[in-house]
Amino acid sequence: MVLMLIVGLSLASCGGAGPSTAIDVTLMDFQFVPNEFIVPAGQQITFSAVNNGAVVHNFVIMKLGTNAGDAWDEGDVPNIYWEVEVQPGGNANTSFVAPTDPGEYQVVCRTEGHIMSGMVAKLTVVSSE
Ligand SMILES: [Cu+2]
Repeated sequence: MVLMLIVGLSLASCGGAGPSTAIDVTLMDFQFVPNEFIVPAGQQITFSAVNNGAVVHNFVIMKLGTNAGDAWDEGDVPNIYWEVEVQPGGNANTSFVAPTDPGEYQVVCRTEGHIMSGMVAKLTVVSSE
């Protein structure tokens, strides 16, 4: 009985392994915490970010099948699916519609040098059926 309660609590606190319609992320110098997100295809996703770093960070979702490589450049701009910029010490509370195509999408920070410093994450879009 106690064990079941503990398991239930730990599942609730980490959100479980399934898709969520909410992304809650902390932007640091230089990483996304957490760095893996699972969302249902085509649904409205509530996005909330806090920038705990000393410099501006971005949360940039790349289109399916594209990635920004080792460094951001202008050639990556057409491959942006959705992005938001967050000032140091600031936060963002917004939303976006998840891609309709299931798959793994790259997330990066486009501030110069940040991809190379480790600001890369993964957004997994799963069929919402
Ligand atoms: Cu950054």
